[in-house]
Amino acid sequence: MSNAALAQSRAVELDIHPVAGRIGAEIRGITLSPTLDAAILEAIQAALVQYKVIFFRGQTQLDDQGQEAFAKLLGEPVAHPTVPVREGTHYLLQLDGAEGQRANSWHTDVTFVDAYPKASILRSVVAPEAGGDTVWANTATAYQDLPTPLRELADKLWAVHSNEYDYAAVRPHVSAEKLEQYRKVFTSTVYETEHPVVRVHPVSGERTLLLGHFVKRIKGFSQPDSAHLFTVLQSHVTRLENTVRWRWQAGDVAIWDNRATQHYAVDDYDTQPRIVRRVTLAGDVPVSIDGQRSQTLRKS
Ligand SMILES: O=C(O)CCC(=O)C(=O)O
Ligand SMILES: [Fe+2]
Repeated sequence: MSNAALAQSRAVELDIHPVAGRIGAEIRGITLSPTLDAAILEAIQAALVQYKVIFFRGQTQLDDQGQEAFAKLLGEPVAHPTVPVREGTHYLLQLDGAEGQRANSWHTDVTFVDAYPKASILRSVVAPEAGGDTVWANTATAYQDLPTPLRELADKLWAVHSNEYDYAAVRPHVSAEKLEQYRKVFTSTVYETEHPVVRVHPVSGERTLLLGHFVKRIKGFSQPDSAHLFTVLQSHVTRLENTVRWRWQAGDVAIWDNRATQHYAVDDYDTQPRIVRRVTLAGDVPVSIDGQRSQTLRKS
C-alpha cells in the first residue's frame, strides 16, 4: 500500500511527529492500555507499517501484565523460542545491561526461524541518564538505494540464518562464564532457516533486505565470498540515512515492524543500570519476489 493509501485508511488522526527522515515517528497523546479503542489501534497499526518504528513516551502506567495485554491487541504474542520468559509472565523477555544483555549488534529479531516475529514491543523500565540509545534501520529504503546491479544480484540471493553464531564477537565485555551460560540457553535448540535476501512485505508490498547478525552464510557461495557479500549488502542497511536513534526515558515504549527493520542497542552506558522488556508478535513466513517461501532446514 502507498503511504497516501495508508494515511487515508486511518480511521482516526494520530498526533505523529517523525523523528528522522526515513524511519521512526513519535506518537503523542496516547495512553497505551489493554482497552485501547479499535479505531486508535488501527491507526497505530497503519503508522507502524508506514514509519516502521513508533515511539510512545511516558507509558509508566504499563507494568509487565499491562504490556502483555496491550500486545495482544496488536497481534499474537509469542515467547522467545529458546530463552525462558521473565518469571510471572507469559511472553516477556528482559534485557538487563548488568547481566551483560546488551544487544549491540545489528539484527532483526529471531530470524533463525521461518515465521519470525512481525513486530516487537519494547518498554524501558530503567534508563541510563545518558547513553544506552537504540538505533533502528529501514531495510526497505536500504533496498531501494542499492545500485541497480547490486539490487539485481540481491534479488536472487538466499541466506541461511541460525541462532548459532559468534557470541563472543558481539559481546566482547561479557565474562567467559556468562557468555557460555548465555550461549547454552540461546542455542538449547539450534535452528537453521533459509530466507530470501529480499523479502516482500506482506502489508505494504515493499521489498526489504532480510539480513542481520543471524546470517550464517549466503547460499551458493564459499564462506569468504559469503562474508564479503554479506558485508556489502549489510553496510547499505546501516547507512546513517536509513536510521533513527532513540534516547530512552523510563516508561518509553518502542514498537517496530520487524519485517522491515534491523536494530542495534548502543553499549555506551558502562555500569549505569539499564533494563528493557520485550514482547514479540507472531509473524508469517517470508516470501521472495518470485513467490518462494522461507524454509526451516534444522531444528534440533
Ligand atoms: O536493548 C535494546 O534497546 C534492544 C534489545 C533488542 O535487541 C530487543 O529487544 O530485541
Ligand atoms: Fe532485538
